[in-house]
Amino acid sequence: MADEIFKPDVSLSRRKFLKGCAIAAAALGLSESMTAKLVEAATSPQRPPVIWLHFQECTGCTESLLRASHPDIARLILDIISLDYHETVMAAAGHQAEKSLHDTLEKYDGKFICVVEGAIPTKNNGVYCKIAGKTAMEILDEVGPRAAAVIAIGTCAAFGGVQAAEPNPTGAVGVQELLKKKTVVNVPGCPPNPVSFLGTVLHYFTFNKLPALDHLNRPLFAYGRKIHDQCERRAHFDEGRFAQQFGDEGHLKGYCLYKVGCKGPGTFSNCPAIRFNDVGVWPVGVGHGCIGCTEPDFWDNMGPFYERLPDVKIPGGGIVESAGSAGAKILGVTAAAVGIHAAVGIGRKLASGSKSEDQE
Ligand code: FSX
Ligand code: SF4
Ligand code: F3S
Repeated sequence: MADEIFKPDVSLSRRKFLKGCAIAAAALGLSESMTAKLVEAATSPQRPPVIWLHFQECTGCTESLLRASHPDIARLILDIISLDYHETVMAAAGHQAEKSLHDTLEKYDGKFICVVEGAIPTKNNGVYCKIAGKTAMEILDEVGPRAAAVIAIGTCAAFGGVQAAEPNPTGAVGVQELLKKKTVVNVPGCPPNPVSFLGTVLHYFTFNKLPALDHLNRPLFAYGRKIHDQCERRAHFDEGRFAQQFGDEGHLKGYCLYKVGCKGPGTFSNCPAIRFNDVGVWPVGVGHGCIGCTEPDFWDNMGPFYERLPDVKIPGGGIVESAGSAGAKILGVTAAAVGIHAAVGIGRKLASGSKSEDQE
């Protein structure tokens, strides 16, 4: 594409390209036989133009995408799409950059994908984020309605993120709040997993439609299951074996991190299955609780990050946990479910006569 502003300097080997498509197919929950269909869409000479807007954020979403290295997910994405406007990686600056944006808008009106990274401040007419003399609100209003599809990448763009945390001084909101007439696909995470973004894009190109979404407009293939239900420490949870504090014996043995604040029971994401980077790590896997970064308002609702879910009453009376503390606003239903499971684990321990690691 003539005005494309960023191209990977080294193209992917065929083997890596196929492997990337296979990873995306697996993430999408498609059978192996569908990989060929993804490859066909991904190798189409008509690479869809993308306008990537940056507003209030830390650029971690772009950073994690470009740093994705196994198997060159970033290059795969950049091979599939034509990144016509992206402030972080484009060589153009100033008027030249603005021209690139407007040329793409005119040339591909109604046909480009709009990716938004970052929240949009709305207070005082949005003066808190301005690019080329325009507010983020104005830019989104100009670009969003003309896009074929809009993807909000990261929790900031999806739900406001850290900018929208109390007291939200700039009145920051997510994209959907402002683009009410369009379906905005939310790919949250702070930052999100590049594979979830790749899967969303490939699904759109392959099947010519957006993937199925949950009630928060997150693709179900990536956000359809709770962290807690896929976690490798789950057996410890069920049996009542917990780390009581970081660095203790339970922590060193890889026990469940619920008591040191893990919010996996209230968080929907594929992190345990997809993992991050070429070494295949994820927060809980390396000994830190999930902080719920794919959920709306997690900065306010999932805190304190190092305290357990609140005391929970279970059916039949009694309280599961004795230490009063916690991330008080997490969903009651989730908390109740956690209580029940924890109770089962603790109960088993006591019935077997052994001293539970849960006992304090
Ligand atoms: Fe937000 Fe993206 Fe958190 Fe940062 O840019 S989702 S602050 S890690 O990365 O927008
Ligand atoms: Fe895993 Fe956290 Fe659930 Fe424990 S509470 S099983 S560490 S997700
Ligand atoms: Fe975020 Fe929890 Fe995954 S903190 S990266 S949703 S494990």
